[in-house]
Amino acid sequence: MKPIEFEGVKSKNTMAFRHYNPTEMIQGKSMKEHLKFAMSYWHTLCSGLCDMFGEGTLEKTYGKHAPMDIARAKADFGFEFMKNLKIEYYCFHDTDIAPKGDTLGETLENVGVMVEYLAVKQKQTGIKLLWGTADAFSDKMFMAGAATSPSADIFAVTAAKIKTAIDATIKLGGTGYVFWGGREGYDTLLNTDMELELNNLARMLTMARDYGRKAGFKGDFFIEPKPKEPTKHQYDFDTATCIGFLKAHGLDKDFKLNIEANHATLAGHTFRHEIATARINNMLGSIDANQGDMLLGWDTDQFPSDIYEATYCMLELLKAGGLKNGGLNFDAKARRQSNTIKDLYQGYILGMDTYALGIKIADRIIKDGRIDDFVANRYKSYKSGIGQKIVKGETNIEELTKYALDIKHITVESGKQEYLESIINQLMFC
Ligand code: XLS
Ligand code: CA
Ligand code: CA
Repeated sequence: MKPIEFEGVKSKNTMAFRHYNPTEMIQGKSMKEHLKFAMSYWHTLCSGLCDMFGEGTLEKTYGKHAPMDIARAKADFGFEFMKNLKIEYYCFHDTDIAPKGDTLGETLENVGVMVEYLAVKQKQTGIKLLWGTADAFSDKMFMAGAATSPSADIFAVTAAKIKTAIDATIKLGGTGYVFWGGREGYDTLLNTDMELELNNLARMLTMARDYGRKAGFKGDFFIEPKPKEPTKHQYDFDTATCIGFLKAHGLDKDFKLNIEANHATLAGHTFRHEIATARINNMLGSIDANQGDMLLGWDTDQFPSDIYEATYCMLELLKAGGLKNGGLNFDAKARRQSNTIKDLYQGYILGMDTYALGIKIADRIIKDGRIDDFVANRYKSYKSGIGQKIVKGETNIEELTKYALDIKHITVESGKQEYLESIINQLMFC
């Protein structure tokens, strides 16, 4: 496969970027600095596109047979793929990079061997690790959870896997370490001690944080919310739930959120809502850029093509001043019927162009100023007088009652949703 180049909006070549121009400057930073695209090892290099009704449709053994040979060939393909797509970061689970051994010890050793291999590949290409994580959900021992398993032995195995994955992340210079809840949740409260499980989850996160800091990890720990699937109820339901949990356990200084678009919609929120919730709490960490299918209602992990969603995401990111230790990881896979390597390239090109166009439109919206001006003006009553006293905490309920009784006339102004939506469309399609 040839390197993918930027050809501009006039190009009809679907194997070229029309919007993603890595060095193009937006608000004082290059596109590649803003977007920090990352490849997901699991979907891109491991998934053979099977679904729960049938086998995979795309071979991912890379012409090899022995498990460690496959692991190395997978890495070789992955680094070539990222280089061709101008992607500078990647993300992995321990189980994506190295095969399972006969014992836990052997499995962890395999991870160590592959970390050495990846370190060399990173040096050769300049490609960096965005975040690492441990898979504590796919093995059958995790059927009832990992840190929230009813078995203390399984809790211990989880700790060993997390320790190894943190070590791998540090060794490879990753700036983030992700906890996606996996099977941390329940299918029925009839068999669940929710109080113990939640406290154990906090204990595991605390131990991991303490170990990571002791071992020299300077990046951010990320929690990735998801409301359901595989369990009926996942404890890390949505951003607000996670923030409350992290604050309750004194973890909010070390942890931020890794927000996935598909998980936001599963939780009944917009993607923007989840990002905004993290942003206003100073806990926006990283993004898993994908999208779901609203009619299917499960985690379909599709490549993002929705320009509105991408635009709103980028608006929030620009307002947040960017992602420090995070980036935009394509937690996305091609559809089962898109069973060629070319489809995989086209999926990434689609996703990267969607976000590149999204940031260009977000910049236009900010520069246009009408939306921001409208919102600022809508809340102007808090800028002076009694409103200012409210936000400064300089009044009380008695004074407010007295003030309210003296009001002669109240105006309730239009929220102008349609006007605002027209402005968005004007700027989107100009
Ligand atoms: C699964 C999650 C997972 C995390 C990493 O739904 O999206 O892939 O991103 O464990
Ligand atoms: Ca994800
Ligand atoms: Ca997902």
